Amino acid sequence: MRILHTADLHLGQILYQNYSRTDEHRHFFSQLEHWCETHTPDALVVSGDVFDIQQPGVHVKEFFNNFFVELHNKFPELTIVITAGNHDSPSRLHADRLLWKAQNVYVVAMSPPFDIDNAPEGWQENFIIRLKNGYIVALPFLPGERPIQIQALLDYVDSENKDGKPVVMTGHTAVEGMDYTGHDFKGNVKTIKTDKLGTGYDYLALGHIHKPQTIGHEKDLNEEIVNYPAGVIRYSGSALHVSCDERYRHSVSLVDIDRHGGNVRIQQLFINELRHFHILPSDKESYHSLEETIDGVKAFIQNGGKGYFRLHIDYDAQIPSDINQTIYTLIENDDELRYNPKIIWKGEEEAQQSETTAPTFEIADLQQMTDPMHFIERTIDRYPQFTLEELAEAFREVEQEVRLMQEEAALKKK
Ligand SMILES: [Mn+2]
Repeated sequence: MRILHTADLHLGQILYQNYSRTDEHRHFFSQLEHWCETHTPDALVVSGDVFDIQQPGVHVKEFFNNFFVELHNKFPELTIVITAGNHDSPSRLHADRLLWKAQNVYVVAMSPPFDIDNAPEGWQENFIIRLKNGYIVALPFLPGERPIQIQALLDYVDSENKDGKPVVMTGHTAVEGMDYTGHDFKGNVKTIKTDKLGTGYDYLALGHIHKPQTIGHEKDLNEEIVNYPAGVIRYSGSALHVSCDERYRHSVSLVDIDRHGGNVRIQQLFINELRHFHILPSDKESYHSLEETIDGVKAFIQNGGKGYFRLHIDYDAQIPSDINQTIYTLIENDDELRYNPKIIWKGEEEAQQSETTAPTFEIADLQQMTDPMHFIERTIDRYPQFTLEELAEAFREVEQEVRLMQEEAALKKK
């Protein structure tokens, strides 16, 4: 059984409120299509975060539809599996699943039933895709841990799998021991122990973490081809880079499994990125004055610099507050120069740093937080009139209110 494993496409992503990445995605898709042709996988697995936001615009939807329909037309034998990540709207993806099934595309977006003892018979069928030479257990991003449901699915496959065909499972979650370099989690990341993901799969195709990695085999990061005994847990990594902190190559994983419990061969197919991320003047250096900054950016442009760039400037440098406007003026009319206006002030206290880069939250970010206090701590500077205690109290009130609403909605259903 051979699969191509990718994840975290984040179609429709707009960087720095300014820059559409559609041409970068198109460039990625052309490579993906090429690999489908040259490596003839049995299945292409996309492990969640297909879209960047829950309600992508019509052009993004059309781009997604066209690519996968055309891929199916070119490779009608290829099974395509797409699961929902935490950035995706489960119900929106789910709504189109029957249309997609006609294209040999299996879209799995909804969670397994909570109470499997009272679930309709055959509920497992919604999560199991049978290939002629193997099985795929497709799971989307799950709100909370679901060890019983996951093991039930793996057992269901196991009871049927008399010929010892390979078993692949997908998931979209952060597992213990993963390396999240490049993410903005600041340590507040929910992780799940790998034993909560059951036993019985040969390869667990994960999404959510953008760095390609096999859990427990960190040293093999740059190996093009590796072989492991079955039971491998791997993040394919995201399709595109999303920050300058990602100093590693991105790839799609080509996975061959000979038999259930056998050998798993993983080949990294390295992605050629349309645009790169740069730090000016460099990772280790910073600018010391306005003049030096302007000269540095101009030199970058004159030397043919392209792509995304971000500045390192000394915290003590005398920099006017309209610095970003000045930089935007330098690069205007050139869409190949893309500026990240969150300057990294070197030598500044960590606390102040986080204040200047306080992010706006989306549901996807909130789902990553282990504790409501993290949310409050990271947004407190927006509400200077309140104390931490008052904010915490307000948060608890909102939480209580949401719970009541959910209970009411549940009662109405009954
Ligand atoms: Mn995700």
